[in-house]
Amino acid sequence: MPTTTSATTTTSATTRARRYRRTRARRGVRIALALALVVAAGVLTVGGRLTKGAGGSGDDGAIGGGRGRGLRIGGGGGGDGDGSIGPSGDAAAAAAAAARERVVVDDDDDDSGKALGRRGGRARRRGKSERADDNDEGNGNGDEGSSSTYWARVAADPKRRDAVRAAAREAFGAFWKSALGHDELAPASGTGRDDFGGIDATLIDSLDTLYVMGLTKEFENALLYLKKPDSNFRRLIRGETDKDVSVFETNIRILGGLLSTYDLTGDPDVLDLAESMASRLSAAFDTKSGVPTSFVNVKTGKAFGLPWTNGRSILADFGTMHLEWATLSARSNNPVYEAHTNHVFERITQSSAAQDGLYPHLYDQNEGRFTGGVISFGALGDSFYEYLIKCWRSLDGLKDADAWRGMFDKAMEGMKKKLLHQWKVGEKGELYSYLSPVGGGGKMEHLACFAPGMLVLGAAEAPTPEVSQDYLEIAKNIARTCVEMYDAQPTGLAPDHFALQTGSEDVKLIDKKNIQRPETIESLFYLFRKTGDEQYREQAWRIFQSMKKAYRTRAGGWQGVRDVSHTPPQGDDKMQSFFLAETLKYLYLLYCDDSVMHLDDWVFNTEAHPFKATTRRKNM
Ligand code: DMJ
Repeated sequence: MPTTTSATTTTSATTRARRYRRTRARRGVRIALALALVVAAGVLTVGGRLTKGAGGSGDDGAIGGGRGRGLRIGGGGGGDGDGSIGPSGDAAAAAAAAARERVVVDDDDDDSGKALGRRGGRARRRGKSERADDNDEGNGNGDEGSSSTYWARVAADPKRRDAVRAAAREAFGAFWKSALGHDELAPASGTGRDDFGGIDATLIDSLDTLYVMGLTKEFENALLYLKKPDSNFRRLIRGETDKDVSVFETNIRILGGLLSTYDLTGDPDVLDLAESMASRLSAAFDTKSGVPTSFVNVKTGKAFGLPWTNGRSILADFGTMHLEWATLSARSNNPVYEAHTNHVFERITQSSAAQDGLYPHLYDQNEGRFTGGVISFGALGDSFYEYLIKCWRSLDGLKDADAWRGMFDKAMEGMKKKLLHQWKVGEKGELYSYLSPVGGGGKMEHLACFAPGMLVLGAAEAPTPEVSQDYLEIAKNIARTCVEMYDAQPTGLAPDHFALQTGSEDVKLIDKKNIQRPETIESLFYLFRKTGDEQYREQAWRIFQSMKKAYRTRAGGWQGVRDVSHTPPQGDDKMQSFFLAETLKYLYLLYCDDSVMHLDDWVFNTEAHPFKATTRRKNM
């Protein structure tokens, strides 16, 4: 049951600010030393500053490059920034501001779970709203009179939290040792793989996880590596690498990872890297409709779609960008980014293709219309719906805000009508539901297990208390099925794709692999933060134990499995970058107290990268 917040939360603001300043100062010294070594190696040039390269030389202009000057494809341009890494000048001001209102980070190795506690407990008080911003769950804190937010108050479970943290340290350590410079670790082979085109995917995807977990040394080393002029990523944003990249994956993992790292640290260099990345991706929007293609060449700017879609764009790709691009505009004071994605939203709202608020997967970006495809909450559709509610909840000044919320609620109605099915009734009368595409014959992808988390977010400030209640109920019923998919297998791991039938206990395995996906854990995280019900922590813990048993390799890397119905399972020799970005992060946060990345203050992008909510609504 929920209890009160831990001592961490009650640490005084002054103590935390002081500790933060001390930490920043110590880190500054360490980073300066590290920089001196790099400079000595001849990588950098003038006085410890990262130079922008000779004017017009085609350098990315990223580090220290002035922000707010528009898109910079291939463009160095003049530089006025202080390119130094570490808290000096503007960076120090940003760090101080961050200390005032954002985060606390400690060096100490034993500070797990203390890293990001909210200062001063709950800052916001729930105000009166015409909308239903709560339901009979209350806040789960047994203190309804003074309860202040939609979320429960929960205490940490330090033992489990630290076990997850140890797993992350081990997994990242294995990546660092054997796959640095590659996108992902191949844990069994002890090498790296580059399935994203060689963009330092795991490194960037892991940054905020390391930070949030207080794995400070790993975080600092990773950031230092990323900033090296010869890192894959730096070469890529300078346009030196002739690579085709997925706009969606690069957006959610790389741009998302950089933005959250900026929000956590206030490091302006990281914001510059994010802008340079967005600039490279922006060529994808250069279509007749302004709806981006799914792929872009980061050197030439050539934009194109996948052959199997006949080059058409995909709903979950172009519909999962606004959170990142609007956040980037807000941080950089450059409206260009969100102008792109606002336009995409307008194109979607102008379309008459929606069926009960649900959209088909494929869009012809030249003709400017949806052209068919499946309707589902699985692959190709999923995160479009997730971003309707996340953008509405957390973007200050969101253009057409009511339309975003309205589309979300309409889509949920459509979901109930067309996608949601009852599977079975449990021993205690509890309902198990599942989501299948229109015409999907009872098939459900693990990917669709993100939906309970989305519904928990949607239940806050829903149009009426009944709708709110309904969303929460459906969330619990779907999550029950998702967890059962794990429990039903001898490995304790869910298959990637399965089929269910109303009234039958049978689970048909369509795709037997398990690739470390986060969605079920993610939903358990939201359900736990909402209800404070310990059953969600227990379920997640069971899953984590199964993961540990099946995924962990002797060398410390964690890999997915090829067949969940077979023990001992055969590994797939791949540690997904989202394993560290999402799966382990949500697991860790499940065992932290609610002040750590409090959901009033932070919004997670679809790759679990936390952005500081700009809180259009103050009383979420
Ligand atoms: C992640 O990259 C993101 O969660 C995305 O939205 C969907 N797929 C993977 C994880 O399964």
